[in-house]
Amino acid sequence: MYTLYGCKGCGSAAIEAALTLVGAPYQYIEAEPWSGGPAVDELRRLNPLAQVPTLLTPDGTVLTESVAILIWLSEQYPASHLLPTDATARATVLRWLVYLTANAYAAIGIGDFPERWIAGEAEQGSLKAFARARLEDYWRTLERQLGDTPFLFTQQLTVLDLLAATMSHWRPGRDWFQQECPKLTAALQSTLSHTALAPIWIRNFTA
Ligand SMILES: N[C@@H](CCC(=O)N[C@@H](CS)C(=O)NCC(=O)O)C(=O)O
Repeated sequence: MYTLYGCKGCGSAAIEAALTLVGAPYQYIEAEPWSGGPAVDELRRLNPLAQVPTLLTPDGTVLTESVAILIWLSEQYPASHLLPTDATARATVLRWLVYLTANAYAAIGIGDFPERWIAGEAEQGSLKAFARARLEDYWRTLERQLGDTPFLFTQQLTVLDLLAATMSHWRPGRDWFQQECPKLTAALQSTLSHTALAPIWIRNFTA
């Protein structure tokens, strides 16, 4: 049994989705890092950054970092085909998985916690604004690279779709994505309406 530390609306939604698609049994522990409490204390003991997603595997190994978790799960459950086996397609999916976390997810973190990066209210406001503009650029760059595939860069659903579907609920916001990233929006459609995944998106992203 896996244990997933997550919080509503967070990156843990992508891991819930992956665990569901591979059919792995898991328990979910709500641990909202910025709220504190016993679950967050427990999370911090496993992950010193006290960030979600954090996954405890059945043998007690701690996995952090969304992309590491998504790749690892894909490899543990190869029959689920959540990463392409074709070398070229796999390279593309790995490239954009890391791109999204190293760039867009990081920009979200800077915007959420500007005080970690710079002192002063005005400076923090400015950093937030620049992080948002940069975040928009990152998504536009991905959009320009997309072709007409039914999923992101591929013919079949991969963990990249799960991560992007999750992040498409964050800043810059659903309306922005629809207007500025029509190919991305279209390619995420089947992932967002996937029967097995719909309950996860609803629980995480509706009030
Ligand atoms: N690099 C991590 C970032 C994870 C992350 O920033 N998670 C957010 C929630 S979506 C969080 O836990 N933030 C609390 C904090 O940074 O203190 C990953 O890719 O999983």
